[in-house]
Amino acid sequence: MAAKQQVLNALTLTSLLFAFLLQPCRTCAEELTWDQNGYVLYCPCMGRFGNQADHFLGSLAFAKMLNRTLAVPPWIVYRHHTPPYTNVHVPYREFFRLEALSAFHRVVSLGDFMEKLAPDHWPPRQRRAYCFETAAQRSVDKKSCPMKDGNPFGPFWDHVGVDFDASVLFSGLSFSGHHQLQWMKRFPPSEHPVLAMPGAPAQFPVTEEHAGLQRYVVWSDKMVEEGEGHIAALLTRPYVGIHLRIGIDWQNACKMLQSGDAGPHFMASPQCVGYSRQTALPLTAAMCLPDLPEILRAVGLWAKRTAARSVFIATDSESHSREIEKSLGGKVKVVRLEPDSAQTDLYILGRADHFIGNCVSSFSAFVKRERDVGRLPSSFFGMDRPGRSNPKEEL
Ligand code: GFB
Repeated sequence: MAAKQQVLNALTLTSLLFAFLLQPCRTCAEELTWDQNGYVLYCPCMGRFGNQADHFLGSLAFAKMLNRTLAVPPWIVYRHHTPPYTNVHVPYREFFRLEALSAFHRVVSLGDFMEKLAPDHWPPRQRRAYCFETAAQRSVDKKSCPMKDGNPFGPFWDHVGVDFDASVLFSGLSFSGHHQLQWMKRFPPSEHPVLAMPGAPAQFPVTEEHAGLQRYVVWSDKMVEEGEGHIAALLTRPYVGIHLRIGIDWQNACKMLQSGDAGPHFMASPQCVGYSRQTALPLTAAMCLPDLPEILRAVGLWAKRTAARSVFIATDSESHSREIEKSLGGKVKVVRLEPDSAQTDLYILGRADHFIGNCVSSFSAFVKRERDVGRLPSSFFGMDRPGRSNPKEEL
C-alpha cells in the first residue's frame, strides 16, 4: 500500500509539473526570434543513450550559465546490427517534451534552429567551430576543430546540414561554473553568437549539482501512452523493475575493476558510491557485473519487501526470467518487453514500485535520477541501501 501511495504521489507531482510547464514558452512559438544572447550547439557524440542523457543535463546547465539558448540536439542511435546500419538521429521530442525544458532555460530544437534561424543568422560560410586546443591537435594542420572526423561526428553534422568554415581554439577553460566569467569575456555573443562544439560542453558522468535537472526531462505524451499501455497489459502492482546490464561489452568494461585500473569512480558509479572522491565507498565487482546468485538475492529481497506481484526485467542480453521466476516460488509474474526498446524499458523502470539498477551504468542512472526526482525508492545490485541524491530545487 505504501509503495502504491508513493507511486501515486509521484504521479500527482508529475501532473502538477505538467500544469506548471504548460504555460506559454518562447520555444514553442511558431515564429522563432533570434536570441541576441547567443546559442550553444553540440554533438552528443559520446556513448549511447544513457551517456548522451548525462551530457545533455550538463549542457543544459552550461547554456544557462552563459545565458545562451541551447539548441537541443537529436539523440544518436547506433544501428550497427540492423539495417540501414547507419546512425539514426532521433529528435528530442520523440521521447521527451521539449517545452518542459523551458521551465529551466531557453531551448530550441537543433532542427528548428537550422531550419528557421540559421539561414538568416548563421548562414553557410560564417560557421565557426569552437574546441579545446588539445582537440585541434588531432587535426592535420593542428589548428582545426575535428568537427566531422569519423563516426558519429561526420554523420551528425551532415544530418544537421552543417559544414564548418573556421575554428576558434581555446584552453584554460572548463565547463564548470568556476569559469563562467572567463567564458563570457572570451566569447561575448555579439562577436560569437553561436558556440558550436564537437562534443557536449559537460562532464561525464553528470555532476551531483546537475543531476536534479532530470526533473525537466519529461516523457512525451506518446511515450507515456506507450509505456502505460505496457504496464497495464503486462504487469500487476506492486512491481519491481530491474536493469540487467550484463552483456558482453559490459563484461569487458567491468574487467577493468578486477584489474584494479578503475577506482571507485568508474563511469556512472558516483550515483551509488558518492560523488566525493575522498569519501567514495568501495565499488565491488557485484555492483558492476552482478552474477546470478546476486541477481536472485536482490530481486528476492525487494520482491518480498514490496510484496511484489510482478517483476519487470530490462536487459541488454539475457533476462534470466526463468531462474528469477523459480526463485520467487512461481508466485510472481516475471516479464520483459519483446521486442524491447531502450526508452520504453526506461519508462517502465521509472514507474516501478521499486527499482534495482546497475551502479556503473548510465542507463540505470537515468532511471535512478528520474525516480529520485519523484521520490521513488531505488537500490543497486550489490548495494541495497544507496543514498538518494538530493538535488537542489533551484539550480
Ligand atoms: O545507455 P548507455 O550509454 O548506458 O548505453 P551504459 C547502453 C546501451 O545499451 C543503451 C542498450 O543505450 C541501450 O541501447 N541497453 C542497455 C539496453 N541496457 C538495456 C536494457 O535494459 N534494455 C534495452 N532495451 N537496451 C555505456 C555506453 O553504457 O557502456 C558506452 O554508453 C560504453 O558507449 C560503455 O559502451 C561500456 O552506461 O550502460
